[in-house]
Amino acid sequence: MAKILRVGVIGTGMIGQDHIRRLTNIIPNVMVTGVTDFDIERAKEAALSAPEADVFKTTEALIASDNIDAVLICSWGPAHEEAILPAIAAGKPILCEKPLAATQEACLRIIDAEVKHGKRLIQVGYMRRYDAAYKDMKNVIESGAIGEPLIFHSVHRNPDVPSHYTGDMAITDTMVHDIDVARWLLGSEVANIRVVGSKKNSKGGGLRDPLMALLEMENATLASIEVSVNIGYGYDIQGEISAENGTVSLTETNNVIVKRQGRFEGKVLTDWKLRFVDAYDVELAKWVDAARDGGATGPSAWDGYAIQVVSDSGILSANNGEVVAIKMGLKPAIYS
Ligand code: NAD
Ligand code: ISE
Repeated sequence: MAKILRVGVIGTGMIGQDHIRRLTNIIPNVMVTGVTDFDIERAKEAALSAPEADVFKTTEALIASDNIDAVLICSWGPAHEEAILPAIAAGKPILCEKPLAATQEACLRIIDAEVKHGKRLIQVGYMRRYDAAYKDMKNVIESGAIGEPLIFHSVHRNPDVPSHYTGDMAITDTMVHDIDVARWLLGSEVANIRVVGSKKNSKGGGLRDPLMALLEMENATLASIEVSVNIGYGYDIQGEISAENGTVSLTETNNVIVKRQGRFEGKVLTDWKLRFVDAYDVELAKWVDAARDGGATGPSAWDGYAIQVVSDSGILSANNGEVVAIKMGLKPAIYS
């Protein structure tokens, strides 16, 4: 009989609940056997949708439990390190939602612990790599059909953001996804970044919104990134690679266009959960497969660290108006 992975979920807010639903109802060979949250009432409520789940009072108790094989971390970024380090010490595979941690230093402590463990245990939740459209884009690039990629244009627009969303989060919470796909599609680390704010969207209160980033990659390609977080009309993700002999672009996500009364119209999604619903399913299924074998796949702690360094440098650039060079440590062998 197939081994069933027993997962403990830390943080049962928006994405924690969504992942519990997919682990419980969609993905095979896995069940949620534990949940915990600062807000214990929220954890209890989340446990109602996972029939085998116990509610743990603390992260430590959940990780230590014999009834938990692997952990899914869906708490806020600054709380990720305090969950990851004990999970590594316990040798339990981890899927950690982005960002890997809140600072470069925390990312390096995590990398040190994983390297000491001797093999990868961590997958970071950069789910765009599992999105069918981005995968098609990557396949076109790798096929050589459009020649060498030169520039990646990325557009990341949110209709609005919650009241706790701060200025830096446009980079630390939102742009990190585009930084991830830029590195992945262009096959290179980032050499430097410049971030500039445009005229402010009046719906954004005090936020510097929108922001434009220009990334020069180590292999001399470029990435441009627009992040707008009060665009109103929808959740709109666009991407295009301009290459030596052609281009490849993401298409609109609507299946149909309606033409009537001299006009045409189509639906624009409004929610990241819907835009990436299939990508999250694939991401978690791949994680479950790797974790059942005691390991990890996909975006690594190194990716999490590299993105954090670019994100920190992006904040610096947005504040001082300069091009900021990316300075990273050496990549340990377990991430090659
Ligand atoms: P949320 O505020 O809805 O939920 C976070 C939950 O974590 C809350 O219930 C909170 O009480 C709990 N929590 C915080 N610190 C904790 C701690 N130390 N111990 C236990 N519980 C703790 O937030 P969310 O939108 O679900 O985001 C959670 C994480 O997922 C963030 O890191 C976010 O960046 C990431 N996220 C990723 C995506 C994606 O597209 N991959 C989308 C949304 C959120
Ligand atoms: C959110 O945390 C996500 O990760 C979404 O994918 C992103 O589009 C959104 O801007 C973030 O706030």
